[in-house]
Amino acid sequence: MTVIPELIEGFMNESIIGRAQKKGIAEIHIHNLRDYSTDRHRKVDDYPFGGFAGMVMKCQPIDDCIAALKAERDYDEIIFTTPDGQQFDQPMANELSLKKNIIILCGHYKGVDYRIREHLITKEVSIGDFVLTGGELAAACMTDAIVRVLPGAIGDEQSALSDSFQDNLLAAPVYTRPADYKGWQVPDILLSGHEAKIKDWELQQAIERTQRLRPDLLKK
Ligand code: 6GU
Repeated sequence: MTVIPELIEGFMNESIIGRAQKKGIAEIHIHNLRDYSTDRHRKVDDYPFGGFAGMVMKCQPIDDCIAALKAERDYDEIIFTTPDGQQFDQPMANELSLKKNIIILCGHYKGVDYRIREHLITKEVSIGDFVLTGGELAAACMTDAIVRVLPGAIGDEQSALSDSFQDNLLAAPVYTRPADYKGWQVPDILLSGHEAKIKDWELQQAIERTQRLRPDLLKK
C-alpha cells in the first residue's frame, strides 16, 4: 500500500521478483492509497493536530484499503515501514517468507496518523539506521529479500542458502573464466578439482572475511 505506486511498479515486475511472479511462486499487488480516498480530490493526507510541520497520512484511505484487502483473504502480518521499527535482517526475511499473505504499508516518517499504527499494524520494520523519504524503497528491499528465499525463486536451490548472512558468515569470493586475466590469478585451490578441499577453503574464506569485515556477526 503506497501513495507512490510508480516508484515500485517497475521493480516488482523485473528480475527475480518478476520471474517468481510469472512462475506463480509469489503474487504481488500494489495498491494506490488514493484509489481508496473518499475525498473528492482523492486526498490521502492532511495537516497535523498540534501545529507541527508537514503533512500526515489520513486514517480513512489506509483503514478502508486494509479492510478491502482483509475482506478478500486473511493476513498473517500487516507491516509498517518506519526508521523506528525493528531492524530488518536475514532471519526476518526467512520468517516472513514462510507466511502466506502479508501487507506492507509504505509509511512516510512522522507522516502516518498514529492510530493506524496502534490499531491495524502488527509489525513495524526498518531497513537500517538512516532516513528514507518514504517507505517504498524499504518495501522493495524487503520484498526482494523475502521472495528470493522462496523455494524455486532462484535457479540453484542451494544458492539462497549459501548467501552471506544465512549462517551469519559473509560469502566466500567467487571467480569465473579466464583463470588468468591480465595476470590476475584465480586461487589455485579452485582449479584443483579437489571438492573437499575447496569446501574447506570456502569456509575458511568465509570465516576470515567475517572476522575482518563484520566481527559483530561472529558474536551471533
Ligand atoms: Cl522502513 N522507512 C523510512 N522512511 N526510512 C527508513 C526505513 C524505512 N528504514 C530505514 N530508513
